[in-house]
Amino acid sequence: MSKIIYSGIQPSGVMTLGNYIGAVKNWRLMQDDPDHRCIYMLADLHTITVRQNPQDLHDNAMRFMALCLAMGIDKDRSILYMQSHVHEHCELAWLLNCYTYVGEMNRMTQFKDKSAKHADNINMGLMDYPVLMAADILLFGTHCVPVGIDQVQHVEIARDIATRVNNLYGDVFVVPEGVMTKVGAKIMSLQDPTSKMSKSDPTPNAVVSVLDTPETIVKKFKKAVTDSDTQIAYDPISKPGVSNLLTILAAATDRSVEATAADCRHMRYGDLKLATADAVIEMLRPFRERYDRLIADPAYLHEVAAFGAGRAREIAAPILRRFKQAIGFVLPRAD
Ligand code: AQP
Repeated sequence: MSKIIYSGIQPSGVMTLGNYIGAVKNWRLMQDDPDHRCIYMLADLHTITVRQNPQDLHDNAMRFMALCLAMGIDKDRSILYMQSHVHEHCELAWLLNCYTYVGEMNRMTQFKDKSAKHADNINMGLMDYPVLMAADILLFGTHCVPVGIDQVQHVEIARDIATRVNNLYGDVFVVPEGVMTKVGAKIMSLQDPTSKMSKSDPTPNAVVSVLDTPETIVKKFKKAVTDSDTQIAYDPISKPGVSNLLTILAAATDRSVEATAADCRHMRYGDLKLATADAVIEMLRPFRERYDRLIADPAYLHEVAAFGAGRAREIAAPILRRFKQAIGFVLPRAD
């Protein structure tokens, strides 16, 4: 039996280098394994936990669809769809809310961080984000969830909720496992290498977008914050800036961080920055042309989205129905 792989990304801004290295690159690799059945989703419902400009949200979702395709996500081998096109997500999230405790949600690191960042809009959705994410995952009988470090806590809560439901009603849900990418599970900001590179970070030069021009990429890496001494070594605690550059370089050249650090140990910081920028430019180069072609064809992007949503619903609907039946709801006859 093939393993179901499930992951998502929020079209909440411009896709970052962190999103590519920590998520989408891995999605493509997993799709190549014949034992995997991969389902990838653009998490537009999640984005509105933070206020979005409607036109930007619309355009970003189309851009993310084009980028995923340009980066090699294959609409036939994988299922690629927009979350809001599959209404089962919202329905399952409501049901799971009734099996989740407020105390559990209060402890979520992302909720605490985002509440601090958006103190004027601590909405219920922000608190409920992990339950919607649990619904995303459980709706597909997922075995494996590839995520960056920041999302590990959310996969844990999905496991807890699934186990709780199964203890009450029998084997309703598959209990999923989180898997992290080996290199680049957390790419850090170029301006503050102790915090994650995030789409929403407004600091100039902190974030590399996958659509940045080569000139911009070089400029951002040249300005990257490094450490006070001059030695190149991988030590994320005492040398976070240099370690972040080594991680990015390793991921962009498909090598281990240890081998990359050994190769670079005699370089000066300036050379390491340029080598990293060059490797990133080469890694992203093939995507740009394909992206330009795809984004100019919205009709095709809609077609891919509809195809993906149809296939996603074929899997999601019976799993939702099984849970509703287990709870004791009267199912409509024609359902
Ligand atoms: N810096 C990162 N390094 C490695 N992986 C990362 N991911 C995100 N940032 C990094 C991984 O990308 C996937 C999709 O993330 P998301 O867009 O759903 O949510 P996020 O983690 O909230 O991303 P951002 O960029 O930080 O968005 P904003 O600024 O809107 O909150 C996930 O697998 C995530 O681990």
